[in-house]
Amino acid sequence: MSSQIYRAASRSVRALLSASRNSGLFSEGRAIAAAPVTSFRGRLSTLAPVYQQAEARSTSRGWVSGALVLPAAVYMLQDQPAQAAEMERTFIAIKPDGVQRGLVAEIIDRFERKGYKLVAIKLVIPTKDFAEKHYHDLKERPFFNGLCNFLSSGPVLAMVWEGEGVIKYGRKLIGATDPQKSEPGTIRGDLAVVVGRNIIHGSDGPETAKDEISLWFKPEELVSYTSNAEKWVYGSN
Ligand code: IDP
Ligand code: MG
Repeated sequence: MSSQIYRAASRSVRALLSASRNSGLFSEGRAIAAAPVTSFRGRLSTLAPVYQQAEARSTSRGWVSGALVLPAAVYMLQDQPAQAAEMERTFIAIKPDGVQRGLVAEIIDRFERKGYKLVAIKLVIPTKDFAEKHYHDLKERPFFNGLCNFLSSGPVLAMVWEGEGVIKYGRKLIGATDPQKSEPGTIRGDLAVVVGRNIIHGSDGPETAKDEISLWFKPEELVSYTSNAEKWVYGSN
């Protein structure tokens, strides 16, 4: 049913498009439709002047009625680009304690609700050797062996999340390493009690994010796509 409505709407817009092909409005519609391909950062501010131009032209030509609706309709019905402009990405993992305690949905929900985009996800039981690679920068610490035993003791939900400032803000969502010091409202503050079972890992900077993403995922496991929410999550006024 909804696909019939979509096809009917699509046909109407295409008819309107061909009718307006010589009116100058068609090129405005194309400009709007191209906006998501180039960038979604500040997309709304890109749209506004185009919209105003369309309004000015339509008024001067005397076909005000319906003309303002067309660019928005064209924008909505144009084929979405398969690949969005690439944004900052971070590696997030729910450790075996988080998975076993049934906190997967809760944690994913917090990243999704913030407005970040999930671009890779898989459930794996890492080997001890793999865990040592992941935590290589902590190999001098007294808890290193226990930590690697723990990370490899059960399923880990490995993810890549994308969005503006996601590396730094992802760490804010996660909270301080020691849940005794994590603020309420953070994942560790709300859902964990001790540092040895702090349920989640997040990359701590751009270099570690890059290294950790490539340690845990093959390039083809990262999915680039345009999320429908992006035009509402990003924009400037
Ligand atoms: P982070 O996970 O907040 O980035 P890191 O200092 O990188 O914290 O430590 C990695 C992990 O090692 C922590 O998430 C925690 O599981 C564990 N860890 C850190 N400090 C301690 C400690 O003092 N005792 C036991 N485990 C620790
Ligand atoms: Mg760390």
